[in-house]
Amino acid sequence: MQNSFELFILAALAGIAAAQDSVELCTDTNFAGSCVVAANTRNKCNNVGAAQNDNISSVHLGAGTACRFWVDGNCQGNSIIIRTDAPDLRTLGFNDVISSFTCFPA
Ligand SMILES: *[C@@H]1O[C@H](CO)[C@@H](O)[C@H](O)[C@H]1NC(C)=O
Ligand SMILES: [Ca+2]
Repeated sequence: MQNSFELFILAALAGIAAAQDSVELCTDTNFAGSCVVAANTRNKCNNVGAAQNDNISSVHLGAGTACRFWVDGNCQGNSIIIRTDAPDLRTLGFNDVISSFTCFPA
C-alpha cells in the first residue's frame, strides 16, 4: 500500500514529464496569434493541425525539451533542430513552413 506522500511524489513526477515533452506552436512571432500546445511529442512524428500548417512563426519549448521540425508532413523534407525558444522563426529561415515535428530531451 502506498502512502499519500509516495502518491504525491508520483503525481509530481508525472506532471514534470508532461511538461518536458510539450511544445507551444504559435502562428505569429513572439508567441502570439493562434497558439497550440502539443503534448506527448516524443518518439513519434507529429503532424501539425490544418490551421497551423505552413503558418507557425514562433516556438516555445517545454522545460528540458528540444524539437526537430520539418517542412513537409510525416517528418519529411528539410528540417531544423530547435534547442532554445524561437520567438521569430524568420531569423532561422523557417517561418510559415513547419508541417511536422518530433521532440526529445534537451
Ligand atoms: C494562420 O493563422 C492565423 C491566426 O493567427 C489565421 O487567421 C490564418 O487563417 C491562418 N492561415 C492559414 C492559411 O490557415
Ligand atoms: Ca505565421
